[in-house]
Amino acid sequence: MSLTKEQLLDYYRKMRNIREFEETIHRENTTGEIPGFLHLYCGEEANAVGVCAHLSDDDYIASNHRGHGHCVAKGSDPRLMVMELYGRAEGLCGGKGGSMHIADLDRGSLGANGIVGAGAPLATGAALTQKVKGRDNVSVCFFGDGASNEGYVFEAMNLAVILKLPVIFYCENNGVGEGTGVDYAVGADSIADRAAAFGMPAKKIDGTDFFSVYDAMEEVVAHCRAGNGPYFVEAETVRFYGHFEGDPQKYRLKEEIDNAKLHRDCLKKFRSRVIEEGLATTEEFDSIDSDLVAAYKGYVAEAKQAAWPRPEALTEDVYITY
Ligand SMILES: Cc1ncc(C[n+]2csc(CCOP(=O)(O)OP(=O)(O)O)c2C)c(N)n1
Repeated sequence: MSLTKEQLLDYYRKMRNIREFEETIHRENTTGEIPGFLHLYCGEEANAVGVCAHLSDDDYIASNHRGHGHCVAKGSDPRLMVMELYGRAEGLCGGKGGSMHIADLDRGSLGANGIVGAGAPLATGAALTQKVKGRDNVSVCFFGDGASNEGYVFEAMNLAVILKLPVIFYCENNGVGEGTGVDYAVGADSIADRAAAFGMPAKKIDGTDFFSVYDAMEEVVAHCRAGNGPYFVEAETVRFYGHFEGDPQKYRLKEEIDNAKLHRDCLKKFRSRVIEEGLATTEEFDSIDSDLVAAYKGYVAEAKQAAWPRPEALTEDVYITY
């Protein structure tokens, strides 16, 4: 284990922060006060945090519809994100983006995206910017197994190879795209294997294990920063909730989810390993958990009282002025 205790507790705090964000939204959504569709990231936290651990504000990420975790991991303020989901003026995007269009350019976060797979060309374009400007920054596209079948994802992969761009295609394979199993929707045995046909190196990793993600990404990000072109990563992971909030999940058994929560929960796995190796204590982890529970109670209470956007704000921020 090369990570210090401080780093370990920091990465745990980030993963737990995402979990608390999502559990809070799951609970509070039942009151009907959060407008729009919600797709929760619970179970997948090790991916966002293990990837973003190697990125700075000058590196870009492009997210998808399941984007809260990516945003928190890239450093966005969760208090302002909660405000945003409640549609309030103080929200990260003035309350006008909500869950599926949340973005934070100061953190290099190009935004969540309701068009499946559309982050791939965006991240590839951002990587072209990095290359043209002569920077050693990278760009990461988070997308799902469902998105991996989209034509523009393939076009982006090809362009990234021929232009030798510093972009990482990070596929979060949670086994299901809406209600369609990956075994049905993907013709090949492995999504990662497709990368070879584009001339791109690839890795397949365990996305329920923070250390597997962290170690793999250390090498992958270094490869891209050094100007060696793009990389493809397929991370096998699991989503604990439905495709969207309200999904009756007729396509999978309750036992599958219970089993995943028991054996493939990235937070539980992280805690067990770190405690077993004597690097932190149960009390230290519990204290992080209770701090976050209290923090989110405050964020929600504040958001519910916060001001709505002014009516005139509707037509502001439509076009960018350079
Ligand atoms: C281009 C496009 N096609 C279809 C949809 C409808 N849709 C929204 S999410 C989704 C499933 C995406 O699955 P995946 O990429 O595996 O991500 P996950 O939801 O599993 O995180 C679909 C088909 C869409 N929003 N955009």
